[in-house]
Amino acid sequence: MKVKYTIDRATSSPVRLKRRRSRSTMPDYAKMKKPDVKLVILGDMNVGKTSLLHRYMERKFKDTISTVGGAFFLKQWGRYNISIWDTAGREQFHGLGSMYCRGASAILLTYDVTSWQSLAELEDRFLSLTDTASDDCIFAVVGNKADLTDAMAVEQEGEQEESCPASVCPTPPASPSAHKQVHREDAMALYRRILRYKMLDERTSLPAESMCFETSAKTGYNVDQLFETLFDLVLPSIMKKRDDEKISTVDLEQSADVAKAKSHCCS
Ligand SMILES: Nc1nc2c(ncn2[C@@H]2O[C@H](COP(=O)(O)OP(=O)(O)OP(=O)(O)O)[C@@H](O)[C@H]2O)c(=O)[nH]1
Ligand SMILES: [Mg+2]
Repeated sequence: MKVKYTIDRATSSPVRLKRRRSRSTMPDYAKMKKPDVKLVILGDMNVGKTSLLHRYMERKFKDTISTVGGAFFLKQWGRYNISIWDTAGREQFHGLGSMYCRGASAILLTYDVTSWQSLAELEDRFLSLTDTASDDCIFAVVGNKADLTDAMAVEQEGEQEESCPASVCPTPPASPSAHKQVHREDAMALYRRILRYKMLDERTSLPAESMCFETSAKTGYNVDQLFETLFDLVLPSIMKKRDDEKISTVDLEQSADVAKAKSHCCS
């Protein structure tokens, strides 16, 4: 399900953009489930953030237009509702990035495997935006467009392609790896620098091997695995949040009881 949302600057929660509706229809937001946790996709323009989300949510690779601001998707994962925020990579929207990241439990730092610059941008321009994320935020480094560089990623194409039949799509290059500018080791080195930036101990953090992904939104290669690994990893964060909410509810009730008891004993 895709819903057009914007961010409430004060609370950082999603607010539905107003649309004209007839009075007889129940507004969608009344039926909306409250997200339990938030994932954010960051990265330079054109790396394929929106395409990755389309591939995962709609099982399609379709034409995109450069994202303006951000878009919000809601995914039900077991008993939980996960909000996934797609952000704009264009420089002019850079200022919004840290707002989107506020309270995020997982951030996908996305680059294009055929563009060294797109990896460098993650460190130069995007990493500092994640300062507003939750303390236990999980990071994944995602190299998209693997179909342009990796024979294995191209092979999956026939299996998952729906919107772009083989007769219409350009033939994959004979030697795909020729286009590769970023190797997985470079991404893993970046992941380790991210841990250092976050002052996290590499020995107790999730290992680079499992948090660096190469994907193809075009063929679907590794896309489900990426999102579903992250969903599983954020579950403890959801549970903790729910426990914290329960505790604060109990506290409020208890303090009300204490106040009542006090007022009785003085009367
Ligand atoms: N070959 C190939 N092309 C891709 C892939 N993912 C995206 N593209 C293409 O790359 C271009 C940019 O894709 P988008 O998903 O719009 O990129 P974005 O990161 O959302 O860009 P912004 O919204 O501007 O930040 C489009 O022409 C896509 O068709 C992929 O996995 N393989
Ligand atoms: Mg986009």
